[in-house]
Amino acid sequence: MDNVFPKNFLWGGATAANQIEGAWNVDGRGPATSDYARLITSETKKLEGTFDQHVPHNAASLEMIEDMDVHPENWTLPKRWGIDFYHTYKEDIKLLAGMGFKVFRMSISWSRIFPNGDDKEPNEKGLEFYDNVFDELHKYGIEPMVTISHFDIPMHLARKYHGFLSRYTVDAFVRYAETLFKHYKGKVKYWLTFNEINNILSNPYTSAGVIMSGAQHPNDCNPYLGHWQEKFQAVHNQFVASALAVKKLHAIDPNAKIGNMLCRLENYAESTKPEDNLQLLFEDHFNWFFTDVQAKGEYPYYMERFFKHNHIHIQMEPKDKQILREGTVDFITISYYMTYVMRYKGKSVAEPTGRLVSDIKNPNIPRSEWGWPIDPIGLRITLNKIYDRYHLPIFISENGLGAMDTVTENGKIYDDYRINYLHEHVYQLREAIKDGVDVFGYAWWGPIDLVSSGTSQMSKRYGMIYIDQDDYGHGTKKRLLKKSYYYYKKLIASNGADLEDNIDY
Ligand code: P53
Repeated sequence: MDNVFPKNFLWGGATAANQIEGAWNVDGRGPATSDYARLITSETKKLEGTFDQHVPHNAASLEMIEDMDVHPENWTLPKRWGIDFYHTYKEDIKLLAGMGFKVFRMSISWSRIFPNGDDKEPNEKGLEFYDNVFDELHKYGIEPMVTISHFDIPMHLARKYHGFLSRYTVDAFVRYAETLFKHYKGKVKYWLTFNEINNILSNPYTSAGVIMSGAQHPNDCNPYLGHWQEKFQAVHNQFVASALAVKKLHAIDPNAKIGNMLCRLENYAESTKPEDNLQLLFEDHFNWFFTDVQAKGEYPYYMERFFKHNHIHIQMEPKDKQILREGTVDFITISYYMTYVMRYKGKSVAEPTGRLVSDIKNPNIPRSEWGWPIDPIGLRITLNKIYDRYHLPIFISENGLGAMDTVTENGKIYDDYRINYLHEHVYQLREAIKDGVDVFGYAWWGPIDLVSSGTSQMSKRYGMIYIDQDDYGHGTKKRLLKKSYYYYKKLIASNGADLEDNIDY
């Protein structure tokens, strides 16, 4: 068997605090935006009408937030309980270690460390929890990769300062990051600043703690359009916050590395028409933009026309440009789930759609039960493009399939669809490495079932480890090993050489 994966390739999985920890008000943790993300099912969608089927939109409006505080019994808020990882991390890490994991991507809940986001002193109990998690991972030789901000902003910063719309939040973030770098120096080698930083275009609440007037209310208006002034200002502030964190880490712990995190939207033109290809270029720009700033250290030329055309004025402080130049990331990470189809919109100036799932169907590839196109070759294409553009090492910080699972009478889960997805994506990853792309790791999203980010559903399962828990938090919470558990274990043991599905389960 020919093998091309580097010897120390980091195989593993990825999670986020707000989707696994639960214990939302335990040991001094303060409330976060994710605690106000309601369950979305096909039923809620029908009731609320108007919205696109496949796009996550569980952000909260101010009215909803207030009602959730006064009448929590009227809402289903699954991120408050997650999978109770806060209490089960030992047994869960043991199961993950059983697959031979080399890396575990996780995030730190900001409001567990600083309950309001801007407190004078950190919460010792919070710091201690992650010390325990890191120690537990190291016990099994698993390297943590830690996202500093993954879709949970302290509610206090969201309500009082509009999250990252304000420079106040930038300062608070940098102090939070500095606290982490100092406290966990030597324990964490890989850091990421903001999860899917481009998610701001479709969901400023989730990404940046910006509660937008009206725009986020499910019955109000379409959140994908407009509000660009606020979105691009908030993301500028995140760029600065990210660059300052990069500089801090390099000063505090020169042995550690820090990366970006982009939800990579690989686009295809719907036809060979030049206009559709122009649209593809436009959409591509709105995706590259984020990593261009974080990896090259400056705003790319192509944004100027868009800003001017739309009267967007980004407020910069005198040193911002220098900070961005000095705070470029050490490596690139992407989440890769699917590809998109572009059709000309008849405009000569680009406009971001801000969608996370394409509304135009690609007839050449299948879709998941949640309508997400499945396109393994797109991964090879995208990895080549990224490497060509940045010449930096790449880590795949998310890839995976959300699906319904069925448990048989004797407690088995035959998830061949998940095995296929993994198989095909790792096959194309291997091709990309053969092409010469420098990839140093691969993290499956949600190796243990967790609460969905977009819909807060538990039934949208990604895991190789099943949890007996439903959308409403009911169930025995028992962990069961799916067929894919044994497949991934074998794949990792062979360092990606053995992709054959011959599991005796
Ligand atoms: P869920 C949309 C499209 C692509 C990636 O998503 C996305 C989203 C947001 O819903 O987010 C990432 O759980 C995100 C994770 C998330 C995962 O993809 O909606 O970084 O937090 O869970 C999968 O199925």
